[in-house]
Amino acid sequence: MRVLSSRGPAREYHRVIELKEHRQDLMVNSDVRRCNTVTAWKNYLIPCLVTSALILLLFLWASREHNIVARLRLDISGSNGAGLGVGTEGGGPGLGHTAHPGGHDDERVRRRAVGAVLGALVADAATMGLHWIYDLEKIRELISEQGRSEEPAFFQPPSCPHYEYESGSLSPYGDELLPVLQYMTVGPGSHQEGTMDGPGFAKFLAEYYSNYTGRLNKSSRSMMEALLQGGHGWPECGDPRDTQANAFVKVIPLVARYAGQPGLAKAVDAAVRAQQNNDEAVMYGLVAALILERVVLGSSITEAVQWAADGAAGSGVSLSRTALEALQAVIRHRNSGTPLRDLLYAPGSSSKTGSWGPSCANPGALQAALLGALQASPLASRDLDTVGGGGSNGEGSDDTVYARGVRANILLGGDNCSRGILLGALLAAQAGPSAIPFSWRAQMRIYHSSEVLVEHLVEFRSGGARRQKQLRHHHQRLHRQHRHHATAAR
Ligand SMILES: *[C@@H]1O[C@H](CO)[C@@H](O)[C@H](O)[C@H]1NC(C)=O
Ligand SMILES: *[C@@H]1O[C@H](CO)[C@@H](O)[C@H](O)[C@H]1NC(C)=O
Ligand SMILES: CC(=O)N[C@H]1CO[C@H](CO)[C@@H](O)[C@@H]1O
Repeated sequence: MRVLSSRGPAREYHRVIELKEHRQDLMVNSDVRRCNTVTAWKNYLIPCLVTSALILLLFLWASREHNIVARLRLDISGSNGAGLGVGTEGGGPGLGHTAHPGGHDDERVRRRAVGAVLGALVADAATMGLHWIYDLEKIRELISEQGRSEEPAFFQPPSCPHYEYESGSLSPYGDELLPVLQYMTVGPGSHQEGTMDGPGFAKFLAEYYSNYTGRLNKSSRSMMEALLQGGHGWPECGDPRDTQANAFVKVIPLVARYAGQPGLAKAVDAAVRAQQNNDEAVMYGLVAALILERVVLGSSITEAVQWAADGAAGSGVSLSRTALEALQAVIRHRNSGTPLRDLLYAPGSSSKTGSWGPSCANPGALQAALLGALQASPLASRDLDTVGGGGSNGEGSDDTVYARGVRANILLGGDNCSRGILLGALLAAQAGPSAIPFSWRAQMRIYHSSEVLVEHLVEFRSGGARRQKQLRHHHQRLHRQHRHHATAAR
């Protein structure tokens, strides 16, 4: 069976493009915006500040000379608000603006949040070509046949034995992250400040799966049938026993939305139970979410995993014994330098299951994603900004820590995609979105529309912004058009 790329509804994609065009209208000063958002903040923030200060001084001098103070003040506040993406009703305090008291809503957190989601999606698409192959020899053969030993990402032709998607598409796991992002940005959650709620999301997810023409996993199918045919709402629609990697795949957009703000644990519970209604699945989702949140807020991956293994003090969540033991094992193997390969596969074998196993079963899948991210990260956190993102290797280069981590994970096979999603999220959160190679972005089919949704998602972090209200109006208009088209098509 040939399955085509866009397995979600095409209309959603067009709405996204319209949203993007509208956003561009709203960007008063695109140069200031680019300066502040697209590149690693550290490299540009200081030159930006210096330049702004010089321009300001020049303006003040000129205005005294020419008595145009009032007009210029207006221009400056206008471009700052739009440029920094934190414009508020009154023009906004701009840089360093904290939307929530005690929150961390500065530009750096936003970039890390954006990096997490895009890093996860690109890693998933990059891995899809070699997904679910449980034999390392087979992977080695495939890539050497195609001369792809240097670059296994976006492997062509896609060789997953369980489905046939076009190159650049998301795997079934990436396609499970996507409805979470859509729910909060263009779905019903967008009318509630981009938030997650169990009953609304369960309905949305079941409908998304029923539209899906790709491969549905067991728990995806069972939640869809329980809700649409069995009439079970949230959380009864969720599988009572399944604890596989689907749980942690869904938390990545939730972290981008809630990091440093109240409500993350509740949102994780809501999203996970829609499909996997049991405490163990929720716990694996929470562990992944808390660690990723920590990284988004500024810790290194190493610090974040260590903090969680020590009990996640201050998170308000008490981790289960199983979860703590799993995390402590990750730290032990990190410290002793155990190759990840020897945990996934039995020593000396390229296909026999090792102690963690290469599949999507937890806690092995979670542990492997964390250890893979730790092993890819530089040891000293002071190296992160240079090795990880826009530093010595240049923004979007093919040789960032992110790219190396994702590649190493691809070559380990198995349920490479769900591992890749969390590992990719952590590495791109740590370094910022500039760590994602340009060449990979270009090969991912829905990169641009995903970027629009993610930017939209992080705008909800500073609720009440004027720009957001305009976007909401725009949504309403899109919904009306959407209904109009749907009626016309009948
Ligand atoms: C499912 O498809 C229908 C019909 O194309 C569309 O109206 C709806 O928005 C889709 N739902 C989701 C959640 O993607
Ligand atoms: C996906 O489905 C296959 C076949 O039903 C199953 O073997 C596998 O464990 C499932 N994976 C997940 C993550 O549910
Ligand atoms: C090598 C490996 O772990 N492959 C797994 C990838 O995921 C699929 C779906 O869960 C498993 O069936 C494979 O065993």
